[in-house]
Amino acid sequence: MIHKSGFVKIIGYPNVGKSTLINAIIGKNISIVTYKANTTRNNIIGILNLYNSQIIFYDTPGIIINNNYIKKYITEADIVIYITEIGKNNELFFKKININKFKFTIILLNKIDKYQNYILKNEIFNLKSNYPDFYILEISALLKFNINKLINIIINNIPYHPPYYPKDIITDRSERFIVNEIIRKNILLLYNKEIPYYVNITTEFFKEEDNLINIRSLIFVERFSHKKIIMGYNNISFNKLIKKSQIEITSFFEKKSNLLLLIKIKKIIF
Ligand code: GDP
Ligand code: K
Ligand code: MG
Repeated sequence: MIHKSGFVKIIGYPNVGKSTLINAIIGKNISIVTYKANTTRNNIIGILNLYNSQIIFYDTPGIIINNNYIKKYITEADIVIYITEIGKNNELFFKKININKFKFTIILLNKIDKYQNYILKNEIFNLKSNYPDFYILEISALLKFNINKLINIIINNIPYHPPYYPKDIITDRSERFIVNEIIRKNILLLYNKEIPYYVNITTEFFKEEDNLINIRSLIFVERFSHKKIIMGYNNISFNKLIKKSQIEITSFFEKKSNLLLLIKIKKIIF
């Protein structure tokens, strides 16, 4: 058998670029990327299918629930990717999760497009001396620098195994889930207050026809005042939200889409 397959789990502090990396590898926006911390709510799985290999990526939720959770989460991985950037306390992170026992760990120094060469050289030197057992690579997830190199390193270090998933899918997330995530991201970007963290999104209808996808999604809010903020003056914000989401849905599914978006008020019980 010449086929290889493996599970790769991505860990790191919030906002270091975990979601951007998955999207750069898979080539689509599967995982929500914003400049705000804790925007990834679920364990997104992205699948990279190559001719004789399949790599399954997991994006950690931004909120680090607890160390035991992370420990268990990485146990099932063939490869652990710890992604970091300049200025992060890597030692603290590693101390907390006790990563040393794992077979193959890659440390990625991300966002190298932001720094001058001598600063990067210094940081890489430090990482190499502090973590001699780990593979260290500098990347820019945003500019897709060294992404192919990373993929090659991964392929070299995963076992021979038939594919775990059909080779024509890039995520195990449902179409409705993707739509919810696109809407949620745009709410995060369009509204400045704490509103985004109080909404829940449900896509209750998703039907693909020959040339068009018809979608109906609901935004649940807790209060009328929240609904008013989402609508905005003369519905301007809400129309923007619909338009931006629709453009992204069309681009993701590569098909025209018609998004009906409704806001409902629902008491959330904690
Ligand atoms: P996560 O919380 O670890 O998933 O981080 P995200 O992927 O959501 O990224 C957080 C922020 O960092 C976003 O604004 C990204 O655009 C930005 N970012 C990610 N990768 C890079 C990079 O390589 N270079 C630069 N300049 N910014 C990046
Ligand atoms: K983020
Ligand atoms: Mg994320």
